[in-house]
Formats: sequence, structure tokens, C-alpha cells
Amino acid sequence: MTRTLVIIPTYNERESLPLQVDAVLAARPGVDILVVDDASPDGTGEWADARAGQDAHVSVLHRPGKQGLGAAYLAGFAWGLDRDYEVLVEMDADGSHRAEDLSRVLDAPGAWDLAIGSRWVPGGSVENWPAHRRLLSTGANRYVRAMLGISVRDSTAGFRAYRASALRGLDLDGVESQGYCFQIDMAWRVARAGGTVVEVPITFVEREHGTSKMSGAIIREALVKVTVWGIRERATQVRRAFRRR
Ligand SMILES: Nc1nc2c(ncn2[C@@H]2O[C@H](COP(=O)(O)OP(=O)(O)OP(=O)(O)O)[C@@H](O)[C@H]2O)c(=O)[nH]1
Ligand SMILES: [Mg+2]
Repeated sequence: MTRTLVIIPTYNERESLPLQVDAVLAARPGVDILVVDDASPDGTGEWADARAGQDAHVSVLHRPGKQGLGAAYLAGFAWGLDRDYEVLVEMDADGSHRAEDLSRVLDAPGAWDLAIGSRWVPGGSVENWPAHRRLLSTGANRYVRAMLGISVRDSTAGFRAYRASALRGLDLDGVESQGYCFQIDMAWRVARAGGTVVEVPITFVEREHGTSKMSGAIIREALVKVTVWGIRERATQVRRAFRRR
């Protein structure tokens, strides 16, 4: 069996995390879970410690304070790569990423380096999102495709599985993005390194408990960075074309 680590970053997910941990272990027995908690004031970390004490499949990585989703995942990747997991999964605690879809992502057909649980491929969907959230997400994804020249339909998706070998080939220390931009950044890095990115349809469900950490700052970060990367990429292409002549 492929050694698989499901990384779940948490900040104040005391209500949602227990449900997600149970659901993941039931949906895919044999996987291990790493909770990466940024000192949640609501006791999420303490709950995770207690659970880890009872279950060899659950571990916890504590970080001293809220440092963002990207930093939490990078710490989780390093932890998992150190322990020789072969596949590393990103999954939210808030119930948006359904455990029922986990096997779809892990069993994505073909020899992939990154398998994305996608909302915006045929068969994929979003539940409980108002029209403006849909528009924001599909619009952002269209912008990413145009700027970065990649074909991924849902590059901001946070439900995904990486082959450890693909992560090992990337300069993870150089990733500074947070939030949605972290997901775009990682997908682009895998694609640029020549890795195979596939998408499988999932149903994304908006959170029922707790509060969203999405903010204007996270959206602005993605917009600014994708624009800069896109322009830089174009400039590089132009420079290369001139050198060739
Ligand atoms: N460790 C850690 N986890 C975080 C941080 N920010 C968010 N998370 C977790 O990352 C996951 C996604 O965060 P959400 O707040 O749901 O953000 P989102 O999914 O982009 O926004 P919504 O669609 O509104 O839910 C959840 O499990 C959060 O608890 C952080 O700074 N540190
Ligand atoms: Mg969420």
C-alpha cells in the first residue's frame, strides 16, 4: 500500500476537526493524518493531542502562532517527507473537502505528480456558494490560466495529493505564498518542473461550523503575485526568443 499522509492545517477548528478526522480514517483506512495547528485559541491543538494519544494514525505538529495556510502546509510537507511518505495530501478541516472524495483524488488515473480535487471540471461542483463566490473562483482561475499559461481548471483548489518525489524536486524553501496563492504557486511549480498535473471532479461544500479565514488581503496577494509571475514569464519568453534569433 502507498504510504499516504493527509495533512490538515487548523486554526480554530475545534468543532469541525473531530468530524473530519473520523471521516478521513473511515473513508480511507490505512492513511495517516497530520494535524498542523497554529496554536488555535479554541483548543483544537489540545483535542488533536488527545486524539493522537489514542490513535497511531494521527499525529500533531504544533506551531507557535497563526502563520498562514501556506507555511502550515510547508511544515507538514517537511514532516511527511522526513518520514518517507510517498503521497502527501492537502485537506481542509472545515468539511469543505469531503472524505468521500478522498479516494477519487488518491486513485486519480494516470501517472500523476499532482492530483487536484477540482470544482471546475465536468462533474465537479460547489455546494452553498452564492453567485459572487463562484464568479470570484472561476474568474480567478481563468486569470491564472491566461497569465501563467497553464491548463489547470482549478488551480486555487486546496484538496489535492502530491507525489513525494515531485515535492522533493521543488524548491519548497522558496515558496512564500499564502492562502489561495499558495495553491496556485504549488500547481505552477509542479507544472514548470515538468510534473504531470491531473484534475478529478469533487463536490466542494462550504463550511458549516467556525469562521472563514478568507480575506481581501488573501485575494489581493493572489492577484498581485499571479500578475507579476505572468509578466516575468512573458519577459523570459521574449528574451529567449530574441536570443534564438
Ligand atoms: N495551521 C493553520 N491553518 C490555517 C490557517 N489559516 C487557515 N487554516 C486552515 O486551513 C483550512 C482552510 O481555511 P478556511 O478558513 O476554510 O479558508 P478557505 O477554505 O479558504 O475559506 P472558506 O472557503 O471561506 O472556508 C482550514 O482547515 C483552516 O483551519 C493558518 O494560518 N494556520
Ligand atoms: Mg474553507
